[in-house]
Amino acid sequence: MQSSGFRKAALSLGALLALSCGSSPAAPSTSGGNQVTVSIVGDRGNTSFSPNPAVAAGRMVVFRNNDSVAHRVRLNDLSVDWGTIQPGATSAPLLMPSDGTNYHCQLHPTMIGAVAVSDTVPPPTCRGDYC
Ligand SMILES: [Cu+2]
Repeated sequence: MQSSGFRKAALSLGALLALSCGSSPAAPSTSGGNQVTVSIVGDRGNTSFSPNPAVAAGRMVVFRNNDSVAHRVRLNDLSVDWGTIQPGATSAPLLMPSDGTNYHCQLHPTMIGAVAVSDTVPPPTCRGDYC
């Protein structure tokens, strides 16, 4: 005599495709008040950036490359490097020092810019190789 075998009924949970795709990037793009966009307009010395100086101390700054060649913006003290910004691209946002700062283009060292505290408080005095 043989006992009938068990028949395991497997639950097929076929529709458990947990596709966790497409979480949007969490860019701190609090548009409007706090973020300042500086346009890169070309290799033109201290008119390479617009506005320059930007009134942006203590605020977020992004660089938008409106030129036809790549640029690479760095703070003059080399503490921050935005990396290469291709034509038409916008850099990551970065919080500027509350007392202002000076920056330049790594690829075109004559391109210089500054961040002022306010309309009436100018940027810190530029010192070093990129002034
Ligand atoms: Cu450049």
